[in-house]
Amino acid sequence: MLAAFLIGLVVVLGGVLAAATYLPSRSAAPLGVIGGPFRLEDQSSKPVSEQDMKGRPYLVFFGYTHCPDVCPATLFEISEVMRALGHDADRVGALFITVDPERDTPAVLKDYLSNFDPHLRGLTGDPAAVAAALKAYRVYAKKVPTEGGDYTMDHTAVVYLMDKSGRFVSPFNPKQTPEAGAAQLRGYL
Ligand SMILES: [Cu+2]
Repeated sequence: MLAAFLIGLVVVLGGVLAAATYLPSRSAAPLGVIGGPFRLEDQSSKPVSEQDMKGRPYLVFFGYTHCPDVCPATLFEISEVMRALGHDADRVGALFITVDPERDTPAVLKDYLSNFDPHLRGLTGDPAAVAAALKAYRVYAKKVPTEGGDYTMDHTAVVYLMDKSGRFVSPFNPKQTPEAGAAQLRGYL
């Protein structure tokens, strides 16, 4: 899991550096390296695309409901940030996109997310749609078989901060205090 996180971080930072080197100035076209179109559905089976997120800054985190450690911890941290935002939580977004669409149906996501802040939206879709979202965010995810025919998922555990135009800003540190995280998100309202 740590390896997946580090790989993800290297990919993210590498992408940012590549874009920064390539773009002539900060005022030029938005960073196109992370994020992009996706067509998924939320835990209420409502269609969600990147267009629906326009107008609000949002966090994107990829994971899966059977995750033993990193995902629940991160979703808890994101929930704390949402709580610290108070009423402003209605003006930002937080997406939890599954890397395990085989098991994470909308109903499973709905049940799982009832443990966390209600602003969190869990997204899933058919495997091709999820694969496209993973690709757009440069997320690594791989099935790892366990004894007894079960499996876990190795996956990138970066939280992405997107601005209200849907442009990638930077990785978001879920380990900062909820107040600091809330202040950072408020900066993009
Ligand atoms: Cu996980």
